[in-house]
Amino acid sequence: VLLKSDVRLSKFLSKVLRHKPEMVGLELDQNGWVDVEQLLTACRNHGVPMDRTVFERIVATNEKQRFALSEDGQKIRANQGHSIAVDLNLKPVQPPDRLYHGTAERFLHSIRQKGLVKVKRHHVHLSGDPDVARKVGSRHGKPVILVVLAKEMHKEGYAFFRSANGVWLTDHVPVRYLKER
Ligand code: HQG
Repeated sequence: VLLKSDVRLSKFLSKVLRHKPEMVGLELDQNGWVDVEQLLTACRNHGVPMDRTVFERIVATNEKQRFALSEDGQKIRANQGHSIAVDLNLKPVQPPDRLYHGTAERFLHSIRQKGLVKVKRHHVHLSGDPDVARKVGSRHGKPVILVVLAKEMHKEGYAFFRSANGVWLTDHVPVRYLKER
């Protein structure tokens, strides 16, 4: 079962591991990892107690598999979505023909001029699934799904990456590779 408090804790972990480790006095290593014991202690010291069982449940049941444990289980990191500099060692891979980006209607004017830009994150986030893209877009307002001509971009030299939890990533999508459906 996914408890409501789990969702809150999961969001808190995302914030610490992607954006603001300093809010609990932590630093991530250059690849984004942090020691699990240190993380739990730091969270406890900053008023967010989380025991091992709860922590392990949150990581294991996360519906987007947002977190990864190291092989020895001692360290954890976020799989994607960082705004701070970490090197996830992602290798360029061949994308499918088409990928999808969910955005909000109010961003379209600017997107039509600049294409998709990464704003605060490391990459522009894309999905292989238009339904997922719609959900991502809904977070920002009335959702719009854009089609990205990924194969064509790739052929013309743009690199694509795929995070451990299946999110497609690229640096910038110029307007000429975007289609409004
Ligand atoms: C928009 C979630 C104006 C872009 C999701 C988006 C994802 C522009 C917003 C992950 C623009 C940035 C990332 C331009 C792009 N002008 N607006 N030229 N180019 N935008 O949150 O893709 O649940 O940084 O369309 O599932 O919404 O957190 O990116 O609306 O994978 O795990 O600028 O976050 O994952 O917003 O979401 P975000 P996103 P989690």
